[in-house]
Order: sequence, then structure tokens, then C-alpha cells
Amino acid sequence: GGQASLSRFRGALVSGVLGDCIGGEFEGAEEVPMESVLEHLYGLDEETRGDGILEYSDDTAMARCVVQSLLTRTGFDEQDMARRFAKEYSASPGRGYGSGVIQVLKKLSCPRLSDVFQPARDQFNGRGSFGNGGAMRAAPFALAFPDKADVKRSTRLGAMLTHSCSLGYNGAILQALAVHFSLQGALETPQKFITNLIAEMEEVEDTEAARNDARILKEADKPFCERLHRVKELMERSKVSIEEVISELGNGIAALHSVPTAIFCVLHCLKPVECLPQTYNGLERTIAYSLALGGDTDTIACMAGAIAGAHYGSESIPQTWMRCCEGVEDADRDCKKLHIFLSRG
Ligand code: 8NA
Ligand code: MG
Ligand code: MG
Repeated sequence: GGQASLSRFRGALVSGVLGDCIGGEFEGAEEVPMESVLEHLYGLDEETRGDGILEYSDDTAMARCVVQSLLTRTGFDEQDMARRFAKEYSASPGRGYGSGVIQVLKKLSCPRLSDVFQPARDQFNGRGSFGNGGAMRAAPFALAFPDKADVKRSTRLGAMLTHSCSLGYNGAILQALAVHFSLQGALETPQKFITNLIAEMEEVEDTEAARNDARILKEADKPFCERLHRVKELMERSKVSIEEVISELGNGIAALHSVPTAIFCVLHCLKPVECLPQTYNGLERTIAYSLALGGDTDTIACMAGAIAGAHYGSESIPQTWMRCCEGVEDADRDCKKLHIFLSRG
């Protein structure tokens, strides 16, 4: 189809920031009662909150580097992107980075480094990271490239600057593809949306490296495909509890245990959800539901927010939420630039 609207671009980029900032409250919590989620969200209304601003974390910090690099270099440039990640980390190291990736970011700032992919390859005794750090910053690739093959290629390379395990970079590809399809309105037909993602991942996971990593980690032959089939199966159930979602899909820092989860949150919240206020729109439901899963809440809400925001558009974003999250104005400015960037072809 043609180019997605600016509203969808804005929805994707801004809602990713909101998910990160709002989700930070519960990051790492084992259990999050829905009452606590709703209390936190009500607290974002102007009348009831102080001047405190919710800060963004590593998710948004790195996504901003991706955006600036793609715009400045008019495409993917691994040297430039690596430099921006390293510079951002050394300027604000306290944004809640994963404990492993810090070593990569430090090595990337070394001026004598000849291969920017090497530090990531050296992680975890040469196996590479399977964390969701590549996926959490993947949305901008879907906004910058209209062509699916370019989205996949650039997202994989962008993720490989820190995540060289196939379960890390393939999770990033899955997230970027979900945003790509959502921008085109594919969530109008949820069954088709998930079927298309499975078909794409069948191809993406059909590599020697992916089979090898899956075997070493004792995962299914095509781990993301297997998880997406579970998402499909959960969609078909008449009732699904939070506990079932966590046990079937996960809520952790591994890409495998969080990207399919984020996709499920979006799909599940397309319709009203029993435990959420009737007044909530689909985007509000998606963010609230993501937080209620606990675990890596900022990252799951960030990823679900980007996919949902691309579907519902910026009109669905509550003004009160935007006003209290750091980095929203910048995301607003950047999505316009990306929209123009893309329309130039
Ligand atoms: P990463 O590359 O450091 O990976 C995150 C963690 O996953 C590592 O620290 C390891 O514990 C584990 N891990 C990854 N790959 C392997 C492997 N091959 N073998 C053994 N263990 C492995 O960081 P990242 O950029 O992927 O970040 C992931 C998440 O951590 C993000 O959500 C980010 O926000 C951050 N974070 C999460 C929490 C939380 O409680 N959920 C808290 C602080 C930071
Ligand atoms: Mg974070
Ligand atoms: Mg996180």
C-alpha cells in the first residue's frame, strides 16, 4: 500500500516513549495488581499530579539514537549508529541499561575499534545477547523504510551492534515487522496480521545460525514462530488470564519472552478488556494491560505502544499522558522528519 499517515507515524513513535516512561514504574515487579496500574495511570491526570516528569530509560535513549542516525545518514550506517549508542551511554549511563550491554557500549566508544559488530559478538562467551535491547529500539526502522526487505535487513544489522545472538536480533526483526504491518492498517484483520507475522518469521528463522542458537538454548526449532502460534492460540480462547499470558509467553528481558508478549497485548486489547475501564480506548487498554503483566514492563509497554500507536494513530493518545513523559516533544518532531524522509523515497 501507499505511505502510512503522519498520525500513524506519530502514534508509533510517541506511544513507544509513553510505554517506556509510564512502564518504568513497575519494571522488575513480579506481580502488578490491576488496581496499582489504574492508580498509576489516574495519577497522570493534571489535577492530581505534581510537576514530576516520568523519565525515559534505555529503550527510548537508544531508539532516539536510531532515529537520529537514520535521518542524518539517510539510511543505515553501522559506524554512525554505533557511535551514537556509545555517546548516549557515556552521557547518561543511568538510564537502566541491561547489565551485559554496558560492556558493549563501553567498547563501542573506543576510537581504535575497527569492527563495530565485534563487541556484541564477544558477549556471553561468544554466544551473544538474547536480551530484548535490540527489539526495544526497532520501531524507527519500520518508519524509515517502506520496503519490508529493507526493514528486515536494517533492523537486523542495527540490533547486531549489541545483540549478536539470533534470538536477540530476530526478536528485533519481529518487532519492526509488527510495526511495519500495523502502519499499513493490517490490525484491521487480527487473524491475518498474526498469520502474516508467522509466515515472515518462518523465513527469518530459516537460517543455520538461528537453528544453531535454538538448539544450544534448548528452544523449539523456530522459537519465534512457536511463540507466535501460542499468541494465535491465546487469541482464539474466549477467556485468558494474566497468569496464563505470563506462563505461555513470558514477561522477561529475553526478546523471546517479551516481543511475542507485546504483540499479544496489542491483539488482546483491540476489543474491550473486562478488567479495564470502559472509557479507555484501545491504546490506553494496550499500555495498561502491558503494565499489569509485570516483569520487563517498560520494554513490553514500549514495544506494544509502538505497534498499537501505529494502528490507532496519534488522536488516540491521551494529552495528560503526553504532558508528563520526557522526550515526547522530540518524538513528535522526529516522526515528522521520518515521514518526510520516507516520502522522498
Ligand atoms: P543485555 O544484553 O545485557 O541483556 C539483558 C540480560 O539478559 C543480561 O544481563 C543477561 O542477564 C541476560 N542474557 C542475555 N543474553 C544472554 C546469554 N546469551 N546468556 C545468558 N544470559 C543472557 O541487555 P539488553 O539491552 O538486552 O536489555 C534488556 C532489558 O534489560 C531491557 O528491558 C532493559 O530495560 C534492561 N533492564 C531490565 C530490567 C528488568 O527488571 N526487567 C531492569 C533493568 C534493566
Ligand atoms: Mg528500559
Ligand atoms: Mg526494560
